[in-house]
Amino acid sequence: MNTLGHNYDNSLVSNNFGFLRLPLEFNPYHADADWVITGITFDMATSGRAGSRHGPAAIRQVSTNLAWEGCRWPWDFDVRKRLKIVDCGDLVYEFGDAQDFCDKLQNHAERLLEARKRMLSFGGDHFVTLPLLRAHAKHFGKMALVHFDAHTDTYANGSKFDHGTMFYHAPNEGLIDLAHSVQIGIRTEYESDNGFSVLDAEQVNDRSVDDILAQVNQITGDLPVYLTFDIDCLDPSAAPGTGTPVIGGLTSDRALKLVRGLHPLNIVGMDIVEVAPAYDQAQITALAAATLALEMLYIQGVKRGDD
Ligand SMILES: [Mn+2]
Repeated sequence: MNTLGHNYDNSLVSNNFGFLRLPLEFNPYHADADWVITGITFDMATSGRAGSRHGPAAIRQVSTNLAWEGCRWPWDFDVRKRLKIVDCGDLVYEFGDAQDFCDKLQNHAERLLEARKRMLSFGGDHFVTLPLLRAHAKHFGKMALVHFDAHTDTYANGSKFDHGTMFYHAPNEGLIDLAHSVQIGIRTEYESDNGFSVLDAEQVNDRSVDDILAQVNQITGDLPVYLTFDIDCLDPSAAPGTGTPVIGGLTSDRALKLVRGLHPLNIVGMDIVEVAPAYDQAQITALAAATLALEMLYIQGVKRGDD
């Protein structure tokens, strides 16, 4: 089978149809597309339970449940009529070679961005966001990060490839502007001087959605925004299928409303990561991720005006 960037695909985890039953398009760089979906089957940087390499396939599989609705509720348009969305399948890289993975992902992202496409990526573990940020910062300059997660991932003590350290490295590399970046749903230990505005899970669950959104808007300002969503931001009751679940998280309702309310921001790149289907129950984690991903596309589509 032909795949993204390779003549022959020996991957054991790739899927044969795209998100929302879209056909797979293995030459996305020249495709007529506004947004390109890439599956990133990398979980070598996981500290706990591995398995998020199977996330993209699970998200695509369960997204068939979302494909039948013309206008996704409660929107009044069909996002597929406003945006040209292409799913280019899964990134191919040398198994076991984290550096090769980083290089291939960054190169893929840079090629897409140079071709004026924008990216929605499915992890993989959260480390995948770092090469994506490098490519996006090269193109857009320093960005604001809007980061949904149970963990800040700002730890300084990990290896070069560690899914808990990306947001320690990203500001140090000049990829994101901490003064305009926000972490939402945090409920594990972190250094309070990590530089981010942290909206912990307790306040995100207790305050009104509108109140939180107003603050996120104010923090990000006018900068281009990269949106990254670790599915473990959700409570394990809504998303058990992930490597490092933490109780006390967001409901799927609250997460959807928060993502939906981000539509005024200038979001230039988006990902959803850490879905690990082996720990899932009845596909609920994959369904949550697929639905949040679709919502991310709707908040881009709503900017395009009428059909
Ligand atoms: Mn996390």
